[in-house]
Amino acid sequence: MEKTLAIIKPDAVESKNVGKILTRIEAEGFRVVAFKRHRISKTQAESFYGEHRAKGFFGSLVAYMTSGPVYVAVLERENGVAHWRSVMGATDPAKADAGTIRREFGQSIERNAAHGSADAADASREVTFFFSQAELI
Ligand code: FUP
Repeated sequence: MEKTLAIIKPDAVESKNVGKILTRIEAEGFRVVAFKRHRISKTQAESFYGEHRAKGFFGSLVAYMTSGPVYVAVLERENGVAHWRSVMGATDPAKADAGTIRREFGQSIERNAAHGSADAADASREVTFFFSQAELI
């Protein structure tokens, strides 16, 4: 079993798609190990997306990710990291396959409804970023 971090981003929370996304997560065979509503601070967003600091979209991305509450979740499944990324679809909703979360719920490459860890090392860092060991049940 492999854990991955998912974030239901501010646009999907605002448009009341949290329940539909959770239903899809469970239908895909994930166990929701941890789940909480959270308001990401500017410092947290800058650190979380640190690898993109030099990119032109960084400031806008940080502003967006701190613009409203999100839900952060730890999902567990066989091949969890890659499977969640395939369920989410491509970063840009316009390029994501039909039936993916980003295609269905995303509004733009920035407001793209969901986050998923890139690989196993990233998943481990990101889970620890948002959750204590005691919260992983
Ligand atoms: P992903 O792993 O699919 O979330 O994609 P990236 O790590 O490349 O990008 C992280 C986030 O930065 C994306 F979810 C949305 C944002 N982004 C933009 O706003 N503009 C871009 O051109 C690329 C990414």
